[in-house]
Amino acid sequence: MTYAGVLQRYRSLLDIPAHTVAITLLEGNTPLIPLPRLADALGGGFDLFAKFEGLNPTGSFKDRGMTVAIGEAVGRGVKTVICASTGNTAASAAAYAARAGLRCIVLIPQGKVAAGKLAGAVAYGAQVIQVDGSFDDALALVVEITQKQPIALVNSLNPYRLEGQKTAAFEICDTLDSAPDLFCLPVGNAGNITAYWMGFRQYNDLHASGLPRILGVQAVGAAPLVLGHPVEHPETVATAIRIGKPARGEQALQAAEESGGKIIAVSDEDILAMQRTLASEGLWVEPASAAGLAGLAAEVRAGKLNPRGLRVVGVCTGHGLKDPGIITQSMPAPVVLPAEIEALEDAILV
Ligand code: AN7
Repeated sequence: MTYAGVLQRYRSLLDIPAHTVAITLLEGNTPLIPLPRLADALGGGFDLFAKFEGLNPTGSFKDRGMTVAIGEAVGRGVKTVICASTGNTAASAAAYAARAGLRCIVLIPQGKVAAGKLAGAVAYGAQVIQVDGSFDDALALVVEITQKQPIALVNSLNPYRLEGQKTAAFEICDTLDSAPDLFCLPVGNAGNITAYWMGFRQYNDLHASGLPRILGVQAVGAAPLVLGHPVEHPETVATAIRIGKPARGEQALQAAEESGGKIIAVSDEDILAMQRTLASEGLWVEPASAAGLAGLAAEVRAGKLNPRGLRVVGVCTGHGLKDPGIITQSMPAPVVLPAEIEALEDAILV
């Protein structure tokens, strides 16, 4: 059968209203890419894979949930959708709203959204509003306006977003023939960790596929779930997860605990180092997307986790192309040469 997106592929497993229509860009069906060199660098003797969600149509995992949220909104006659976003949700909402012919409004924290995400939201024709505040401030605003106006909220507070996002857990189990032993991912607003845990449990109930231990990873400067209280002024180079009051924080903590895992925080340095490590193995991901595997590496190197004999999956949630600016800041700039063969030889022959 021709692939037609996550809604068509897994519809019978999704708890969504019958009026939900298919608004798809053929999201999902992303590869599970082996990372043998990173596994070796962490001591070897285990299988490590990246679920590369940056290969979705708008470059992040958000598309899995957005196809369902927008399809549900269209099915009940909604004309306008809104979200707050650190960037990827905005680009995804804008694309799926465009596909459906809906008006889309996105609120983003001023100056804190990576270039590729802002450009995407603009390109797909959303009304982009920068808020002089944080993501958390923007989320409070969109929640309030959707209580007053006939506008649909497509943040992950919308339960249909999670129904779509849980398909990534199904795909991992389908590809590996069962759940991995250990599973790590970045945590921001905590929708994705909640969705994965729903998905793994549902597949286990249906197919006895087993359950992974979940390692959720925040950035040190934006780690409310590790600290146990909201962070008023979250700061991290991983702007996608620069979130101080996660909407689904309780569910995230529950997912980690029920699975026998935990939520930890890693430094910006560790996140950028893992971004470089993944790039050196051929995967360019945005900084937030490296956080999950950075957390795994930190746990293994600290001797808190022994991955030997395990099957481990890390989610790389968004593509490196989303945030080109960070590379020009963290890596040396390319040299400029005169267009002369001698200069080229001097530069490359050692
Ligand atoms: C690349 O786009 O919150 O824990 O507004 O873009 O489900 O929030 C993005 C989050 C991880 C965290 N990786 O997922 C938004 C937004 C990337 C992300 C997360 C985000 P959640």
